[in-house]
Order: sequence, then structure tokens, then C-alpha cells
Amino acid sequence: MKLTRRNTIKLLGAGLGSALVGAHWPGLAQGTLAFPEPKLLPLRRLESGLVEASLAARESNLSIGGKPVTLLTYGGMPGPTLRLREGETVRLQFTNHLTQVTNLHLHGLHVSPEVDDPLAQIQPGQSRMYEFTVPKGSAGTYWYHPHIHGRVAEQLYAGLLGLIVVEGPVDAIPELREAEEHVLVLKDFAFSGSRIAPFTPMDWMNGKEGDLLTVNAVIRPTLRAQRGTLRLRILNASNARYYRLALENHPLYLIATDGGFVEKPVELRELLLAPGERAEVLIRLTQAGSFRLQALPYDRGAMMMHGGGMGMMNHQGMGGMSHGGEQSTLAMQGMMMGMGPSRLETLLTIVAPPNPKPLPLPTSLATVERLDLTKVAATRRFELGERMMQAEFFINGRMFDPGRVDVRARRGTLEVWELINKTDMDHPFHLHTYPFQVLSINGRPQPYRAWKDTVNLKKNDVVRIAIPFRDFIGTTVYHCHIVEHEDRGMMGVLQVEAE
Ligand SMILES: [Cu+2]
Repeated sequence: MKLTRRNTIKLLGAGLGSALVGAHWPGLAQGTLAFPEPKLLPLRRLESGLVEASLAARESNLSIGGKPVTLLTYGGMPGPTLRLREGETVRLQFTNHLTQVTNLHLHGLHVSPEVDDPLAQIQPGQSRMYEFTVPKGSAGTYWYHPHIHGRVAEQLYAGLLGLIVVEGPVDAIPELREAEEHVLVLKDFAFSGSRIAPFTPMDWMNGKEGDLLTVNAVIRPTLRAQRGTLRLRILNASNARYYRLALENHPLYLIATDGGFVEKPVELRELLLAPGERAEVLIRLTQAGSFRLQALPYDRGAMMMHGGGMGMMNHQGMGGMSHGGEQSTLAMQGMMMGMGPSRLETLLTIVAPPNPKPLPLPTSLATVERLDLTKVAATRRFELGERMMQAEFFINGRMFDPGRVDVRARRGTLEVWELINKTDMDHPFHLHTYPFQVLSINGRPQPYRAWKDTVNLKKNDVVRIAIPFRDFIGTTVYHCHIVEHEDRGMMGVLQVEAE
């Protein structure tokens, strides 16, 4: 059964309000909390040029919004920032101190799928060594999080995430070097007491959001700038929330996307970050005062239900429901319709210094390769589909099967993938290991060239991307980065074979 927003369809009855609106956290005065910088992961830089570090996942007791909460983290929320340099070889020892299986994904880094293996399973008490070289030219902002199929949504939502910063020669450009740099990890939460609120059936359809919006785990912090130019590295680490970012009275100057630098700053009035996406922006503070970084309303096509009770559903979502027959007939009591746009939210307040003197904008940043589209080895089509009622999600009509190879590509070739969103919801499409360039969205070419690993598809969008399969062979995945959709099937297996 397909649900569209126009054809509101009778569904399971639901007193959905309570499931969609999390607990209220009163008494939080706006702008009273200082902006915290995530701590750095300690590194051992050996004379050989090798960098050693260790990271562990564990249950953590922290405070968010002044309340004690129990999360799963890599040692802090967000996890410690892994700050590396281009060309370094890294030996990262990861240990699972959770009571459940997990693994670690180096999201966006061009690293062999044998190292960054999305199908790896690391049992409780076990460790795994991640040894990789940080590619030249990859200066930018990446992140790490679990990728254990079926559990990504719950593990990420619970706090297992951290930023990876790669420094390179481009950072020495004076207009960047002298900017004041900060990391912004955007993440929402819903708690039930001191624990993460249980996933509801609607969470498995829409992706789980929460009413508590945090920047580096603090609600509406205040950043007191010392300099006139800020460089913000922004990560959307939320499971499903989109951030349509705008800063009062100031444009954002985009300098880097998921895959590193663009060629020159791009002036933006607003910047949409889908789950999994990153961006780096410069902000030029030209006047004293306080300015709010806001998330403007955005409609991602999420659904809600109206009417009766939720009798049929359970905390495992609706995946266990039969696809037809009596159960579903009984379930058809209620209405489903679009939730509409999100509310305008203040994420952060930036206080400019008195008489700020911003730096000029850099005139050129990096060269972004122009791919030779006369040499395309294959053009493929990927249709995103859904069966909302069952919270089942598809690519080309099939749910994820780790035992099935969906795409075989050859190393050293360039492919064009046409991504088509046939659902009523936005889906951010993410490819591991191999960065791509967006060629067009609905036939319109992109205004600037950039490397990406995640690209958003609105309802009915047709997005063409070009992927050079370079350096590595192996088996990896592509999937929706609303991680509930990934857990519920919207993922495929890519195998890159030797030339
Ligand atoms: Cu999705």
C-alpha cells in the first residue's frame, strides 16, 4: 500500500500527539549557556609519521539541558573530534564496551571498504583496528558513527557519533588560518526520564526526531566571538531532522561541502543540511550585536496519523505486521497525512565582538576536478520506494540483503547514477568510500562543483551524480541517511572489482 499526502488513507488509529511531541523541558532560559567545543581525541604522532589513537563505545551518564541522561557515546556527546592531517597513516583502535554488537563507520573518508567495512560486526568486549591513510586533497569535515544494520537508528540516536576534521595545505590560506574556527554538531533528542525515548512505529516510518535541539549537546548556547570572521564546520548528526540554516542579518559563505572545499566561497542566504551532510561556512561579522543561527521551517514530507488508538503497533515498529489480510484491515482505523513544515527554531546565538573587523573572503580555495563525462562506463537508475504502513523502504523495489550484490562496478571507471525519489518523503542518499559530484537536480546543473558523499532527494526529485571508482576494490553500500530507512531496507550493496 502506498500512502500519499494527497490521498490521506485510513491507517492504524493513533493518539499520535504524545508520540510525536517529546517531553517538555521547561525553565531553559535562552542564550544563557556558553558554546562548548567538543574535545579532541588524543593522538600519538610517532616519528615514523604514524598516528595512533583509540576510541571506545560505552554507556555514558551525561547532562543535557541540565538533566542527567544516560546515552551511548564514544566518550562524550558529541564524541571526541578526530583531527587528522592529509597524508597521515592512522591506526585507530576501536573497542566495543556496549552490551550489544556495533561497528564504526568513517563517514565520507575515501578509505578502503576492507577497513571501513559497513558489514563488520564487533561484538561486546571486542576490538577492531582501523588502519588507513588520510587522502591528499581531502581537507574537510567528516564524521564517525555506527553502521550495524538494523541498529544504526537506535545507536546513532543514543549519541554514538563524533566529528573527523582533516587539515590540509588549503587551511593555510590566511583568510582561513586567521578565522576563528568552531565545530557545530547538530543533534536532536527525545528523552523519557533519563533515557532515550523508545522508538515508536511513527519513528520507524519518518525517522526519529526530538524536541530538544542541541548544538554540541547544549540547548541554544551562546557563542561569544573574539574575531570578525568565523569558520564553522557544521554536521547534521540527527537521525532524521533537516536543518535549513540561516543567520540573522548575515549571509553564509559556503567554503566546503561533504567532500571538502569548493573552488571559491559561495554566498548563501540559507543552507539546507540533510541528515549526514556537512558544510563549512565563513561568517563575516560586520557589526556588533547578537545574531541567531536559526533552523527555518522545512517540510520533509514526514507523516502523522489522526484518530483512534495504536493497538496494533508495538515498540518494534510495524515491520512485523502482515502485508494484507485481517491484521491490516483491522489496522485501517485512522488517517495519515503530512506533518507539515517544522517549526522555526533558534539553534545558537552568536555575539559579535565590539567593532568587528572581518577578514576579506578568500578568492580561491581549491581546484575541484572536472570529470570527463564523455567516458562514462555505465549509467544506472536507482528508484527509492517505500511501503509506509509497514515502515519498509526499498531501492529499485528491493530491501537490503547483505548476501546480494546489487551493483558491480569496475575500479578505474566513471559511472553516472540517476537517483529518483518515488516516495512522499525526502531521502538523503549516501554512498560509502567513493565521493561523487552532483551533475544535476531535475535537469538543472549545479551552480558550483563539489565532492559529496550525501545528497538530498526531495519528493519526485531526479538527481544525477557522477562517481569515479578510484583506488579501492571491495564491497560497500549506498543507502538513505535517515537511518531508520536504512535499517528498514533502503540500502544496497556495491561491489567494486579490479580492472
Ligand atoms: Cu530515507
